[in-house]
Amino acid sequence: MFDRFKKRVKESFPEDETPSVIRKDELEDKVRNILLEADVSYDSAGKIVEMFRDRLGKVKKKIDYQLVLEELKETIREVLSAQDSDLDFLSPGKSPYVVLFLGINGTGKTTTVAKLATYVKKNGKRVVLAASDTFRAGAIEQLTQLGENIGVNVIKHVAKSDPSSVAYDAIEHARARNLDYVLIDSAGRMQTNRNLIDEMKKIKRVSKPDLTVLVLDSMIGQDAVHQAETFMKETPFDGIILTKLDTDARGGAIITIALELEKPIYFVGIGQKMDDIIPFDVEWYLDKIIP
Ligand SMILES: Nc1nc2c(ncn2[C@@H]2O[C@H](COP(=O)(O)OP(=O)(O)O)[C@@H](O)[C@H]2O)c(=O)[nH]1
Ligand SMILES: [Mg+2]
Repeated sequence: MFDRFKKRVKESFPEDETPSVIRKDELEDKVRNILLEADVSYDSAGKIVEMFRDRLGKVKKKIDYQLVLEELKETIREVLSAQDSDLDFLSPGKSPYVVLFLGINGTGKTTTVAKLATYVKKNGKRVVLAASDTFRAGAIEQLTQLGENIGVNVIKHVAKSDPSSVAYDAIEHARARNLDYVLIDSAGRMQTNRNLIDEMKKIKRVSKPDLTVLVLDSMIGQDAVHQAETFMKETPFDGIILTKLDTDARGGAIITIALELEKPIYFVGIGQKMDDIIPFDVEWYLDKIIP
C-alpha cells in the first residue's frame, strides 16, 4: 500500500543526508514531483506546495531533511483533517439507519456492502441488505451469496424489477424487526445510461437514506474526482468509501479527494476479504506515506 509514495519521499529526503545548503525552490520541486508521481492532481499538488512553503517560511531554526518530512506531514495532515467526518457509523443515533451505496460498476459496491454488514454485525448490530442492483445479471446472486456467507438477510426481488421497491421492502423489513441498519446496494453505470441515473434518483427519493455513500476505486487516482463530480450533479452524496487501497502503490487519490471534493472518506477497502475494511484514519495514512 502506497509503497511507491513512501519510497519516493525517502529517496528525496534521506533523513541523515541533509546537504549543507538547502535551496527552497529545489525542496518545493521535490515535493511537487513526489505528489504528481503519486497521482495527486496538478492543482492539488500546487496547493500543497504553497502550504508547505508557508510552513517552512515560519521555521526559525536551520532546516534539515527531518524537519522537511515533519512539515510535509503536517501540511498533508492539515489538508486531510479539514475533511474529517464526525460520523460515528456504529452509533448513528437512528434506527434503522439507512445507507445507500452509489458508484460505477466494478468499484466494489457490493463487496463493500457485505464488508460493512460484517463490520456492524461484529459490533453487535443487526442489519439487512437490499439487493437493489437488479440491472446486472448476477448482481442479486452475488449479494445473496455474500449474505449467506456472513449470515445476514438479503431482501431481493426478481432480476430487472424496480430497485426502489427492493429498497423499500428492506426498510419495512428492518422496521418490523427493529434492525439497526439497512444497507442498499445499487446498479452502477452512469453518464451513458439515463435510465440508470433516473433509477438511482428514484431509489434515493424512495429510501430517503440517512447516509449516501459514493464508492470509488482508488486505482483510478485523480479521475476519482471527476467521477465523483458527475455523481454529485445527479445524486448528491455525503461522503466516500475508497476501495482497493491494497493494490494502490501511488496513494494520491486521498489527497486530491480531500482538497477538491471536500468530502469525508468514511472507510477504506484494503483487500478482498470481508474483514478488509477500516474506518479511514488520517494518522494511519500519514504513517504509510511519510517515513
Ligand atoms: N483488492 C481489492 N479488491 C476489492 C476491494 N473491494 C472490492 N474489490 C474487488 O473488486 C471487484 C468488484 O467488486 P464488486 O463489489 O462486485 O463491485 P461493484 O460492481 O461496484 O458492486 C471484486 O473482484 C472485488 O473482490 C478492495 O478493497 N481490495
Ligand atoms: Mg455490484
